[in-house]
Amino acid sequence: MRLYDNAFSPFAHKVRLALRAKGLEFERVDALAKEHLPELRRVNLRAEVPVLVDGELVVRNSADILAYLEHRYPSPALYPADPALRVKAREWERLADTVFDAILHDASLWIWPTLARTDTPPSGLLAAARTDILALYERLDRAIGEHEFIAGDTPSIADLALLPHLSGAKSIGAPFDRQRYPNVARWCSRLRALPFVRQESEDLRRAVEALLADPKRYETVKVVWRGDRIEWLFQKGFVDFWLAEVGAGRVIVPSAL
Ligand SMILES: N[C@@H](CCC(=O)N[C@@H](CS)C(=O)NCC(=O)O)C(=O)O
Repeated sequence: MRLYDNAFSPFAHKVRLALRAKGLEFERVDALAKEHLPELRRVNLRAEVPVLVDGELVVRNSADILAYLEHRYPSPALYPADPALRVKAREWERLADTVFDAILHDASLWIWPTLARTDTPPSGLLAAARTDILALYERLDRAIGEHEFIAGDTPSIADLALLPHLSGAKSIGAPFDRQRYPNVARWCSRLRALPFVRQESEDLRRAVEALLADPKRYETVKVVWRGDRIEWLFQKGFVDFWLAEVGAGRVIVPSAL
């Protein structure tokens, strides 16, 4: 299997966790490096990672990749068998993919090591991001409750989707407070102790080091603004900021057409 990957993508991270949880071998292409972009565009018109190629089959979009892996390689299961827990797992995967990701993306443009920005975030943006991340921790703490993981007592797609965002939250100054969110703290420690998660963390550390050693291999000016990322920004009232970004030629809006 070939994974079109990138060390800074939480979606690619989720897929690597799923591949490792299922004990599957895969090769990685750092597909957002400029030299690999033409190849990425051939497998995904949106030029986004992750994309998984398994034999003749090309699977795009992280949630679709996890669903495919579950169907094709069912053991160990990452979707709960119980219908209610399955709905819960999908709901948290979606929240991670569309809300956590959007907030962290929009608030962290100024700290991306590959972007050469010299401006500062618009007033209020970081505060809005931190407030919303705390509200999500609150919900997550309640959702975990006494369970071992988010949707039951074994790791699921929900845990794999959420975990990659925790370090992003830390880097925008919104780490979870262990006293305030004790269930999140227990969940996080439990998850990080799993052998496949430890293996992924070790590999990710090396991949990030390699990426940082040569940041010029990546886009330095333009940012890809997917729908959910625009939605959060607009909902928080930063429409003028975004329009100025468009005017400055710093925006790419992806399309599958
Ligand atoms: N819905 C997609 C989102 C994927 C996505 O947003 N990928 C980002 C990286 S996190 C990307 O490849 N952006 C293109 C770029 O930054 O050049 C999924 O779940 O796979």
